[in-house]
Amino acid sequence: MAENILVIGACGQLGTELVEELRKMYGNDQVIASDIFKGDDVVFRSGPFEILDILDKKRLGEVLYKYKPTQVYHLAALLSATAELKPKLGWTLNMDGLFNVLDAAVEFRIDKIYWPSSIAVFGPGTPANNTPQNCVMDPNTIYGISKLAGERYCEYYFRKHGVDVRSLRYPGLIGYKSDPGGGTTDYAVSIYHDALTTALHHCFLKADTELPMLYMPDALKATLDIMHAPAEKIKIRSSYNLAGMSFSPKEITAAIQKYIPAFDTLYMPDSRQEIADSWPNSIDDSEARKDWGWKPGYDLDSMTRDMLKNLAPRYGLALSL
Ligand code: AKB
Repeated sequence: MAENILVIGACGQLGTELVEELRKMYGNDQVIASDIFKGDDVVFRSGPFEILDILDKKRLGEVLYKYKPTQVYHLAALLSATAELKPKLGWTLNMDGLFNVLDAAVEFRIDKIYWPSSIAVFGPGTPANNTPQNCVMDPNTIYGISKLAGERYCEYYFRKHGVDVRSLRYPGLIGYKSDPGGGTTDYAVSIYHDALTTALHHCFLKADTELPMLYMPDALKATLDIMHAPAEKIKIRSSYNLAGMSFSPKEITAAIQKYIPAFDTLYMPDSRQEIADSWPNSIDDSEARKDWGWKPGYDLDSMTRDMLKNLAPRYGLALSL
């Protein structure tokens, strides 16, 4: 049977690139992008787009009835920093949005659901280095609490209702095609833009704050790999630990300085420092490697070269990399 794929929250950092990849794989008309507004990226003109607020259950039903998707990627969420500023909305959007999708998966018999979790499910009591899949999880942000509760709900719907839901605990995602919004790891994207424009980055974290990160091509690969893996290979139905690299603002600054020696960073930590301090430094993703063959392709240096190479033309620059 032909696959029809609905992406909810398609205009965000991951959604924009995921829609592009899915349309290459399945065909433009097979992938329905949806969000509360239509993004201006060219990808949203290449196939169907629906305005959809995931809190509007009736509208979700209409979209599902119209397209009868076999797979749904539910990406709509408020990220860590924004959810701290708007806790009620963060909780409602992140939880009720997920309930609506899981209930719809049962009602409309959707074959597969993808829902992203995050390293934010960990907290100050979690072992910070090489954080294992199962350990103390005491998130102290609204975003992290909603993601941990969401993980439990995903596993519950798998067990009670047989919903084939798959999930990854993303670290910070870094890419050049679309911008993140409202996250604690966002600095690791804007630092590249600053390097190519003002040669100075004002960092909202301290120099030594090490966090797990992942380059977008690896994030897309992991997402599509877990969705394409045979169901029996998916042993974890809450969410898999996933790792690419770990670095601090000081280390990414040094990585950029290899190619742009005049670049520098000024450290001006704000409220996001407390969030970052509660998260792991590095992640053990051996379960994902063992169960469905996960292996990242990029490290800090290869990502830095690729980011600079792809962003430089946007600012009319030619770098020898
Ligand atoms: C954030 O910083 O909120 C996200 C995340 C790690 O989930 N990038």
